[in-house]
Amino acid sequence: MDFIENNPGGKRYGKTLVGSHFINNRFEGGSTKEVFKSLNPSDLNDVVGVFPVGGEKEIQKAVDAARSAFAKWSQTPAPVRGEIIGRFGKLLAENKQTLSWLVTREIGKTKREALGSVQEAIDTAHFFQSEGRRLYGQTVWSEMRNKECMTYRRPYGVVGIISAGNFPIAVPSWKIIPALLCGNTVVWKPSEDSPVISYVFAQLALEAGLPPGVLNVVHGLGGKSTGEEMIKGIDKGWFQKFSFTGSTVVGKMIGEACGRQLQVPSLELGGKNPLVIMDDADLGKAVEASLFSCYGTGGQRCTSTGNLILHEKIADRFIADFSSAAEKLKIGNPCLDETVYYGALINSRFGERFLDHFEMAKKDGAKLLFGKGRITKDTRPSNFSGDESHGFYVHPTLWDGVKINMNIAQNEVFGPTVNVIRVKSFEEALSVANGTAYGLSSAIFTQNPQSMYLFKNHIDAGMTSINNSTTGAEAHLPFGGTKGSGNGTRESGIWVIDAYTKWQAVNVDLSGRLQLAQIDAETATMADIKPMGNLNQLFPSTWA
Ligand code: UN1
Repeated sequence: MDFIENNPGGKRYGKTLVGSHFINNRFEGGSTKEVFKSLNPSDLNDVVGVFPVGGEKEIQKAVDAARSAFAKWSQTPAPVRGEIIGRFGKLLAENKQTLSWLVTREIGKTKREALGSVQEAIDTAHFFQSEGRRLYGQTVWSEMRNKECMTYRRPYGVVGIISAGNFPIAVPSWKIIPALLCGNTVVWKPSEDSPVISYVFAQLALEAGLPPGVLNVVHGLGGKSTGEEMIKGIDKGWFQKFSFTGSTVVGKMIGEACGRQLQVPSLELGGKNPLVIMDDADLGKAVEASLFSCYGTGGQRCTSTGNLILHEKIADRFIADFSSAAEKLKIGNPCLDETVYYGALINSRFGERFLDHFEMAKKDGAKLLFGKGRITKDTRPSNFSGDESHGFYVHPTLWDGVKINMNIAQNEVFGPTVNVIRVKSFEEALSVANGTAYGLSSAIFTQNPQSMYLFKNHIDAGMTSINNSTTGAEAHLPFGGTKGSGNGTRESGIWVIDAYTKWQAVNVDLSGRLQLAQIDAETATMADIKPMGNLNQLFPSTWA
């Protein structure tokens, strides 16, 4: 790996990686001189890496490599593919500390959360290693004698992947690992916020023994740059399957392009996740969980809580406890202080959107309970850790008086802000919780089993927590949303296998003659006895 000296202000964090694309198991520079920098969001003096901006040429090269690798990889026995995935998981586990450090340094997660997100990738690798020994099809009876029927899962071919920066290793693993295990090959465009982690991911995959062309990584920018070239690749027929985590707007563009190819992409999109707190909830627990749900990761999880739906009987008490806990949260640079609750926003785009939401809320007529926008030297909390001018640090924010039809209650902000919506009953809470265009995750705090039952039955969301945060999906459970949060595909666990394989039905006729389905099928013979007649007349009932 090539490194250069960092900026003077960034030296304390380490050197700057000179990155490159990863095509056909070779790390190589781009076809143009255009580069982009990956900055440490907690301290923008730190250049974590410098990477080439990939374009059509690089993507095409990666697709060609992936297409040629597919022939052999798809025929490699699944248990052998699983073994490589297992070795990859072992390498992730051996390097967990360093990878977690990179997650902290490159996207600003706290140490505790960074370790958790790397663990999610390790769990995924271990889960799919064993799936290589299953990947079950079925044996099915035929209508005819001496004929066997069976089903096989077949890989699609080249899978195009675009992933987001907020979970730079866990979420790509949810896509790449099952896609490869199922026998596909991959062209991955990681987030421009996390190229260094993606680079190291590719290096570890190489060390685990992935053959050339099976995994290819093209770095670059989103928007009108590399991201758009990837999406154009769908219309060029380069991919047989596409997987995306990111905004609903971009998800729809990918969905349309895939639709033109008659493909079903995997789309994991936005959320405005509701968290309901009923009047019978254990308030202490609800406050602690809500804090993490709303402000953990600086609210930059697609599963973060957007709307806090409070039963009016406990609303004031909850808000008082929640506010005083929020006031004590330590914000700061997670590279220098392991105890901060959240760090800087991942990038300035998120920062601008966070600042914009104050205007939106004011127009809506929401009431600001706390939150002062960007942390500056004048508004710096007394327990702030680090230098607030070195990154886009923001105050936790809480709005009251919000109604579900307000813009602020409908739009995802992706920052540490949350809306209080007061309700009078369980029924109203449920209808408010279902009142957005999204349906990713959801949660309720209650001690009443009936409310738990009704909530999980009637909430329209892909994931539901009872007495827990809206965040915190596990690697072996289905992850994904309803409505605007996705197109119904799921990641993780056995469910994701459906996303990366297509079914083939096979029949083998061993009868020695032509037996046509439906036409030559025999029918069961009728019983040769006289029917007893109408059972109701034989045993008339005296019930009313
Ligand atoms: C995301 O933010 O894209 O459930 C995924 C969670 C994490 C995954 C979030 N395990 O919060």
